[in-house]
Amino acid sequence: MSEYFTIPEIKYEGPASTNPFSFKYYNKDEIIAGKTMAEHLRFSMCYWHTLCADGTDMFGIGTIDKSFGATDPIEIYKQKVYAGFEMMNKLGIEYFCFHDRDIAPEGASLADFQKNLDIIVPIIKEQMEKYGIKLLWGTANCFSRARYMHGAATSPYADAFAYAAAQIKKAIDITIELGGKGYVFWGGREGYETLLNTDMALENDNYARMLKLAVSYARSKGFDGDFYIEPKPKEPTKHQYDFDSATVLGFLFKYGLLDDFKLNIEANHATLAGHTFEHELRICRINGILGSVDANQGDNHLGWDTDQFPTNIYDTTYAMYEILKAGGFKYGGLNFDAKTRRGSNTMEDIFLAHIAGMDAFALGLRNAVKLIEDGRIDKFIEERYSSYASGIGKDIVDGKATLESLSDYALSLTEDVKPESGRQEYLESIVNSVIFS
Ligand code: XLS
Ligand code: NI
Ligand code: NI
Repeated sequence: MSEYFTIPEIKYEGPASTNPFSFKYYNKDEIIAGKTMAEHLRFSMCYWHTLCADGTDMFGIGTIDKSFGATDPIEIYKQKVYAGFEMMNKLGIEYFCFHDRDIAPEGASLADFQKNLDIIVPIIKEQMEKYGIKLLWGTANCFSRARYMHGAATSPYADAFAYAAAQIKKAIDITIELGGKGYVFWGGREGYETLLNTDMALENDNYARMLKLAVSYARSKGFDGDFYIEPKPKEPTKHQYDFDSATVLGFLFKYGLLDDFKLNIEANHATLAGHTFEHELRICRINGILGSVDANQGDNHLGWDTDQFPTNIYDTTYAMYEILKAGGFKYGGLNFDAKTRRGSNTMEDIFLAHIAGMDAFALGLRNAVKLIEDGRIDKFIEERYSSYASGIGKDIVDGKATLESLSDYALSLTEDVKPESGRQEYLESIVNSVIFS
């Protein structure tokens, strides 16, 4: 079969290279902090942006053709498979993620759609075997169509709930068939526009019911991977129930779902929630719920989910710092839930964007390892909290202190409490000196 892209395999050439089609920082087999860079980073191509999104926005039609030379719907989706796998192979990306609707045409009915999926899935499987590429996670698109305009699992209409269940069942079957170890729920319409028409209690209970149904079905079919919830505060819905990591943690705890679920953290969703990317990752790290990452970035001047390819080195450094401190990924990875700008409308741009994103995370990994090895930040934090290592602080931590004993202690102090400087600027300068050394 002829090639789709007249671009060679992308190789590591080092930071001095000016070849745009080369990696400057991502050297997949290089061992760093005990693992290869590929093992740390586990890059994944997202099917929806890379092989489907054509640049359509609210004000204009597509700017890039993703039909890959075909016209018949099922043919178009076959060509997407071949083109996608050629691209992943050339970029050295070992994983991919998909929604059911990304990989096959919908046809005229749900039954038609499932038949179309059954045509495409074996082709994907064959390409996975050919190139040694794996599935990071699968999911179902339960948000695009009119039937989901008031939600899927949280719809006021039971038929919408049932329809979503059918999609989720099939998407789980495909995930298992393709050997995926992750299954994602992103609740784009699982929220509300106004409380005036919303039974929030029932919607939350129903959402949890759907998740439990999915878990029990998937486990009965032998799925032993992780389920992920991908938090996002808003867009498309005004308020989404999976607002941020802390909110999702409370939800999972309330409904007893923490054994099966972890989180899929997307950088641009963190910033929409008013948090940094690293804040969301820290919440996951300290609660043992880091699952996977949708690696992208937003734009501070735009208030929506722009899903840009990640190029901000501070963001990737702090993200990799959290991921390393969390012990790295188990089944998750760095999925580029990212698209080129509407004006970057060639397939070359899509290669260049992935190279930029992979290099940004590779550099972030290198920087994070250097920061950890440098040790000054860890040491600073340890010293900052050292009053809890002995004396009254240790009594607090060990659960030995009572309100009375603390009161007696405070009354016995001869001077007022004198907290020391938090040294933020000094610490920021350490980061700069480590990154730029
Ligand atoms: C949209 C989400 C979506 C999920 C998968 O904002 O990021 O693409 O990653 O449904
Ligand atoms: Ni995402
Ligand atoms: Ni997004």
